[in-house]
Amino acid sequence: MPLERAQRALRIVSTIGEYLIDQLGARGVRHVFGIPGDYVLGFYDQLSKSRRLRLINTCDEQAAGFAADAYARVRGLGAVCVTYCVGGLKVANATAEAFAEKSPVVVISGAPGIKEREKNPLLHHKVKDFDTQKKVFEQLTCASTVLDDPQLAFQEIDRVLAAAERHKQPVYIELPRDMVFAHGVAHHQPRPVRASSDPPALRAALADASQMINAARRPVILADVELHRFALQPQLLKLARQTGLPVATTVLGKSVIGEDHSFYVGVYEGALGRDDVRRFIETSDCLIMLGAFLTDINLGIYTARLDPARSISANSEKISVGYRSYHDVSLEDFLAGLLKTRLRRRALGPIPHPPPPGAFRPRRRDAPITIKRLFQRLNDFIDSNTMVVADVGEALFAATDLYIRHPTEFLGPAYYASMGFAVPAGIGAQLAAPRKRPLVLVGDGAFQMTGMELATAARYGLNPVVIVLNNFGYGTERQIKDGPYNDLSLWNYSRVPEVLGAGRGFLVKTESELQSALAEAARFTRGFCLLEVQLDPADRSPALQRLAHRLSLRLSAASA
Ligand SMILES: Cc1ncc(C[n+]2csc(CCOP(=O)(O)OP(=O)(O)O)c2C)c(N)n1
Ligand SMILES: [Mg+2]
Repeated sequence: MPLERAQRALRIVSTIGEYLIDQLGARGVRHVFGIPGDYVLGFYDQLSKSRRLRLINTCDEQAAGFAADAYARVRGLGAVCVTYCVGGLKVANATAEAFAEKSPVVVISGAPGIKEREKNPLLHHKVKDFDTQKKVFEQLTCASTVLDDPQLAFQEIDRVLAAAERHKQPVYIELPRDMVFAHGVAHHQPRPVRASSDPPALRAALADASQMINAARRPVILADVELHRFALQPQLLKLARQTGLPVATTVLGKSVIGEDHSFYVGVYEGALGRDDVRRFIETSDCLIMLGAFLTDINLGIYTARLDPARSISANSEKISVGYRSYHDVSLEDFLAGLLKTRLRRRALGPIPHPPPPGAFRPRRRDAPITIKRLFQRLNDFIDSNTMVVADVGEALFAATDLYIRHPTEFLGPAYYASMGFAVPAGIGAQLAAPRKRPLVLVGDGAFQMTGMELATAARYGLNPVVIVLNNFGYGTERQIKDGPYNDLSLWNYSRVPEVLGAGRGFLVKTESELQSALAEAARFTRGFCLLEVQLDPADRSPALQRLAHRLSLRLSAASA
């Protein structure tokens, strides 16, 4: 649009802080999560005056990191802004999760001014050296910078943000407080970076891949997390429709495709998942892994039996067909190429499609609720406006059996597995997709870490439905090795709304209490709803039983 282009050209962005705000906005960021401190107050002031970006104050910085991660998973890029070290180092764990699970979060940290650093004074919040925090984040991000030179600052911002978009991983930008209002290079024009594939390598990869697929008797696609991150779900759907190939997902990739599609097989996770899915995948003579990373959880703690000779693997780091690898070929180009390649169309044979959930009917009024029945009931509660956000533990394992009909509606830290993700992630996810209502599934242990961020949800008018799975302790750990260290102090979770002066709380012990609480939660949309679901501490989902059994075998092997 000519007017828009002219307006863009006229926009006067002169200081480093303004340029950073402008470039985040240009990439679709509308919210920045964090807590201020004196080293970042100048930038916070700029942020609060920005018309495009809104500041979201969380109670704790780690939660800001989780919220920004979820925001990035839903919207393509997220941002967290904190003060030097006391704030920054609290974001480190959330950044590590974003790195491991490929989520592009921009970590912005204030820092002592460059002039203040002369003669190495003992300024507050400093750890060892002025660059200690930067060194930590170099290990947790795919690109980092300290904006200490106004001549280079705009270019550095471009470079680092391009890396986040390219690798779908976090980046670190340190903004010394005397640089916020420093002027950068006048008339700087950001150049869009688009890494393109090496054409001969792409042609060779496609030729070998199509030959293998066409020669195979029963190829199957295994779709994973990078299809979410690179927004390639529509291409996956097209490929499946065009070729008639069945599609399975990993836990981390769950919901990359609506689970009611006729060609959807289920979640593959080695011996942890459904046995019919495992057999279907492991007996395929051509497994096409798209955007997949073979983590131990994706592989059911290495119980998966996948043969590389019969596999094609395409992810952002590497493309391989059988034992051959191709460099400089992007996942996007490979998938686009596959769609244009002549692949044999096949009739969809019998596949182990997950059974659609039947309507939930309470047994006896006072029948105690179990994990299995709770998740059966939650299947009914999920509709096209729901976004499921699961925390570590039973919440995540039981959730893999949920029947999610719509793509990109399931978020969970299914690899790095840091507890405390879900409540703050629900906040980030809802701000990223305001029409959706998060269904947050969280264990009592994880809730005790970050659950009080419900205050943040209330402050910004959000309305997640939070299910606290109260099994009175660290259930997952109990299954591996039990002791008093797995006990938790007992909270009245359902009364948290009274403390916060917001939301609604429900105590659920029986099937009929669950029915009425969920019905009320569906009606009450003005604020958050917290359902404390009390479970027998010995109750386990089938997935957790299998996982814990495997882990305890490995633990005893390691200590033998
Ligand atoms: C931040 C963090 N600390 C510790 C762990 C180790 N850990 C894994 S599961 C678990 C227990 C989780 O308890 P809860 O949230 O109550 O869920 P449950 O297992 O009872 O379903 C612990 C402590 C972790 N994954 N993340
Ligand atoms: Mg628990």
